[in-house]
Amino acid sequence: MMWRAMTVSDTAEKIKKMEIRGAGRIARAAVSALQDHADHVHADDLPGFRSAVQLAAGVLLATRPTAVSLPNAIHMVMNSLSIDSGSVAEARTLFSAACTRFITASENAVDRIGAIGARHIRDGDVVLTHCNSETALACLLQAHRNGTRFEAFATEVRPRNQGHLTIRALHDAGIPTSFIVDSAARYFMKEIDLVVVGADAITVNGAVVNKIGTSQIALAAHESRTSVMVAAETYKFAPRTILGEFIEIEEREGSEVLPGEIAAALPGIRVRNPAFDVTPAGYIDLIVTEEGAIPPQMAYLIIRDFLGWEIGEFSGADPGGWGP
Ligand code: RI2
Repeated sequence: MMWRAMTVSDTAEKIKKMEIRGAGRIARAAVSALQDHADHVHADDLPGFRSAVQLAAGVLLATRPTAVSLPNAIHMVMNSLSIDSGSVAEARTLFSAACTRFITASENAVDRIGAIGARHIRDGDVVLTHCNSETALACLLQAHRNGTRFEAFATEVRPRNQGHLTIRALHDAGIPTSFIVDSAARYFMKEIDLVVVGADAITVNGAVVNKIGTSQIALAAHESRTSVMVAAETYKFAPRTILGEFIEIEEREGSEVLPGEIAAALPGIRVRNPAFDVTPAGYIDLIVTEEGAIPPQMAYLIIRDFLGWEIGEFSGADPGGWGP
């Protein structure tokens, strides 16, 4: 079934190249590719089936290192492979059901976050968003559907210009929007009432890993006493950070920042291109999850209650839940 294996590698390639991007979308695309693979892969016995799925999971996990939604999603569905099943057919059914459950829960979570987050946007607010987060956008779009009259600011998001996707969505919804370059965020901050961003990962101490530039925006917001709200599903919280593990920040090709012909003429210049940065909990007012809105200091409770990881109980094995 060579072409099915290509589906996993195609998805992996698209994630690497950011043709599929956004922490939630990456997770759903990976699970969906894995589901398709498991549905069709040939296996004579259960160990063979498990290792075929495991191999495909490894390919997807190796694509981008930062968004914890990817390992959380994959490990959640892989947990169903440890359930005793009598046959390959039964294991396939259980695995497929786990994948469908994840995808549905992930989509529902975005809607729920939109509904909760929208309540924090008031009439007359000016709301700034950075990058293209479906969860952050869900809050703005739901507020607009609720009839709240507010204005939006959207940043460009160099080097990949995800801001273009955001202004398209805001424009199509009919939300009055200003488009600014990333470096204008502090200049405009005095006009902004609320910053709303998504997250790729949230650590146990409530620090938020998100698109490069988020921490500068949060710092400017902090300086001008503008609130910062993060919209993130519970599976973007990073369980392993309770063990002191760091989140790896992806550094992408310099050619995304400086065109090859210019770089070639300047061989002494090294281009650095981190895709994400870390905003400390102190610069964040609220994290909206599908389970409710929490201050960042309560991140541990999400990791414990919704991902199943507890401080003190870790012995080296995956305790289950959604944890990587
Ligand atoms: P949603 C994105 O990463 C952005 O950093 C965005 O804020 C975050 O994922 C969350 O996106 P990238 O894939 O899951 O553009 O809320 O590097 O859509």
